[in-house]
Amino acid sequence: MNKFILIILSAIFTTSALANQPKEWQLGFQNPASSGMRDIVNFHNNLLLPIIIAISVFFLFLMLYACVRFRASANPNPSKRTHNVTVEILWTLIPCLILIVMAVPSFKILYKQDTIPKADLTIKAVGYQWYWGYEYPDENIIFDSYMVEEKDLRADQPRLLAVDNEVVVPVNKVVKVLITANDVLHAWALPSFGVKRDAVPGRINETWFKAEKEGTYYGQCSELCGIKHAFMPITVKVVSEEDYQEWLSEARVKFAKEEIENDKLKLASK
Ligand SMILES: [Cu+2]
Repeated sequence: MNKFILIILSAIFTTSALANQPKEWQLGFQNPASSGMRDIVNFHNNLLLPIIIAISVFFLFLMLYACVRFRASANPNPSKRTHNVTVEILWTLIPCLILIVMAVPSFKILYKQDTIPKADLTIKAVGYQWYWGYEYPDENIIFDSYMVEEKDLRADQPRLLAVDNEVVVPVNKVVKVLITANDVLHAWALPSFGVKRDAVPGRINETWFKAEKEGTYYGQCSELCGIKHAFMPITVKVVSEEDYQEWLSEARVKFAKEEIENDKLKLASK
């Protein structure tokens, strides 16, 4: 019986883990997996959407009303009025107020995202034409991350989103991401974390996220960077602290940046 419950639970958890990628016929955002993205989704769903819908409905009503009420057949002698001070003040002031109402929470979210809390680990993402290179500067780890070709996809890997070497980070830890590029502009973007930063050659941009759920998260390069712009996806695997330590110990060997010999650093021959 316990086994049965376990199977059902694991089935539920697999589906929730798979929910971090775009779905067919999806209209809204991907499920948020960080507080930053939750803020963005709330801002969009609870403030922007109602305002946009209200404005659209109001103006649809105004247009229909004008079409019927002021139609030519009912108004053989149309009014020649061109100014109305009250109306002009209103239709300037009200949109200004609406913009202020939207700007205040918007700036709050922007500033919150811009302030990087004390990081538990730092990763560096480097955009290349056309793949991403990653470094864990504190762990002496470096590797490249290429998209998996369609013919090589495993059953659980989504097309155009899966990569050969994923970024692995622990759950509930502040991850600081340093982003740069080696050739042209790219952008490191992960919708579930609400993260999107330009990768600029010769300059390092910073962002951060704290993933709240384990799972595999997919993103894409979001700055048109050339012919294979669509084929340099980003995959981040969020795992438990123990799994992360296990991955680290393997990665330190597999992806060693520099070989340590006689206490001195030497370029690894790989
Ligand atoms: Cu790119």
